[in-house]
Amino acid sequence: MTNAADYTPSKVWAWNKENGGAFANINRPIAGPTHDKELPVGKHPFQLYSLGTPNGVKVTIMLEELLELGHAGAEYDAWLIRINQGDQFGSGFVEVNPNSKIPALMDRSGAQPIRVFESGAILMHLAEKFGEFLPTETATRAECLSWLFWQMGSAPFLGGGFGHFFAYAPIKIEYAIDRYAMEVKRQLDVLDRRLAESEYLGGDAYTIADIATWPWYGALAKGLAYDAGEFLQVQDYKNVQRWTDQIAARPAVQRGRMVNRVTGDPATQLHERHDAADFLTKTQDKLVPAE
Ligand SMILES: N[C@@H](CCC(=O)N[C@@H](CS)C(=O)NCC(=O)O)C(=O)O
Repeated sequence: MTNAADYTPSKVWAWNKENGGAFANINRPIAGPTHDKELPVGKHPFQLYSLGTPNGVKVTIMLEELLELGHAGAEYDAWLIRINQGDQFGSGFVEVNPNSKIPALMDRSGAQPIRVFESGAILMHLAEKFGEFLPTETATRAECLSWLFWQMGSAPFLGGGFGHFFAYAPIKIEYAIDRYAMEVKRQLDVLDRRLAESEYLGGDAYTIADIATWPWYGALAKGLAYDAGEFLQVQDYKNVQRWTDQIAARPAVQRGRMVNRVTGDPATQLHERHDAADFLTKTQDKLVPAE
C-alpha cells in the first residue's frame, strides 16, 4: 500500500485483496452469494438474521419493546450472522437481503413470508404492523420519519467515515480523520439542539427514530464507539447525554442490546434468542462452562 501523500489513483481501479484494512477479508467489489447455505427457521412469526452491531441492535430493541407492550405476535428467533466469517454471503442470507448486510428479517406471520432488509425499513414494517412507535398524526409522523431517515443517512459518515479512518484503517490519514470528525461533531450538535427542545427525537413520545439513533449516537456519547469519547469531547453534548441515559434505562433496550452480541462481558452476550427465558439461562457466562 502506498502512503497517503504518495498515492495517485491509477486510470482503472483494481481490487487489491490485501489492502490491510480491518475488513479486507470480507470486502468485495461484487454482490451475490459466495457459497450455498440455507438459513435456519425457528418457531416464531419473525426470523431475524443479525449481529449485535448498532444496526442489528435497532431491530432487537424494537422487537423487545413490542413484547414489553404485550404484543405476543412479535415473538422472534434471532439467529447469529457472523459477518467477519462471511455468513452474509451465504445463498440463503442473500435471498433475504441482496445487499449482504445485517440485519435481515423474514416476517412469517402471514400466509406468505415477507423479506425485509435495511434496518429503517424493518423498523417501519414492525411499527406499522403493530401500530406502535410511529405516530399516525400527520405532523408528528413526518417529524418521526424525518429523524429516522436522518439517522439512516448520517450514521454511514459516523461508522464508514469517522470510525473507519479513526480506528480501523491501516494508516492514520489526518485529512480523512479531520473531515469526518468535523462531520460527526456537527451531527452530535444537530442531535443536541433537537434534544434541547424535545424530549425525544420525534417529539414527546419515544419512537422508531430514537430506536434507530440510540445504538449509534448513544454508544458514541458514552465513549463506547471507536474509543473516541475524549477525541470528540462527547461529554459536552449534554442533551444527547440525557437522552442516552433515559433510553438506556428501558428494560427492552437492556434486553435488545444483548441479542446476537458477541463481544464484551459474557453475561451480556446472548448469541441467539429463541425464547424470552433465554436472557436468564443462555447468556455466554452460563453456557460456556457447560460447553
Ligand atoms: N443501511 C444498512 C446498513 C447495514 C450494515 O452496514 N450492516 C453491517 C454491520 S453493522 C454489515 O452487515 N456488514 C457486513 C458487510 O459489509 O459485509 C442498515 O441500516 O440495515
